[in-house]
Amino acid sequence: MSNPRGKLILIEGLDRTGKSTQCEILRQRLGESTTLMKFPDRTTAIGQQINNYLIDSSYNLPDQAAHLLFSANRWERNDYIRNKLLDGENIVMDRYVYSGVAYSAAKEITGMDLEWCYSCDRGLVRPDLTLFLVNNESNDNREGFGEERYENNSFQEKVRQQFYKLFEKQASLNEDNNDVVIVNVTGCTIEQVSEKIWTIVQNNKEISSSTF
Ligand code: 2DT
Ligand code: MG
Repeated sequence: MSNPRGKLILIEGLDRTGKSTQCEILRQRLGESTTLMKFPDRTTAIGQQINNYLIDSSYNLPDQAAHLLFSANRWERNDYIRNKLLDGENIVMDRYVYSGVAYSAAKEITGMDLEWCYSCDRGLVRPDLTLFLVNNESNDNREGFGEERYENNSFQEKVRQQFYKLFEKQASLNEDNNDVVIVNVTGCTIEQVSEKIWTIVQNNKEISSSTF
């Protein structure tokens, strides 16, 4: 008998919301047959170009081209993701299509609207559950913040607005129901956030019907 399909659980949010920490905690909680992935995946050739773009503000690339690189970075990992899930492995993912659309659309470039930004990601494996972490307190004193492209408060605010627009539009962009759960992490400790996330994961119908 083949394994039941694994689950793809996505954690999204602005910078500095604790996504990476929570992804790692969730991976551990879900147990051995769970893989952690993050986008951008800077380990591939395309990912290295993305890395250069992010760390070097003088690296000039048309915004459309940068957007397509982020999307291509997901496409080059799509078969890997699908095969893992088909093998019964779970995947916890740190950023994915929502970040791709929200960060690009936040640039407010004519023609690069939400629809345009989403179109090249259409057809990628869809998450079974998306958790969107929201921290309403600014903690931009976090070490290293401001070193990469996009890491400034005014741009983050624009990205935040695009995330919400995208969630509102989701019904028309997505052909099936792929619920986004907003998780308010303001003032919470790492443990409190991980408990909130664990409760949501366990209560999710789609996911709790599987093996964990
Ligand atoms: P990290 O700080 O998480 O490494 O992200 N981004 C991310 C995009 O602009 N488009 C995308 O498709 C993705 C996945 C978010 C680095 C920055 O890259 C942005 C922050
Ligand atoms: Mg970052």
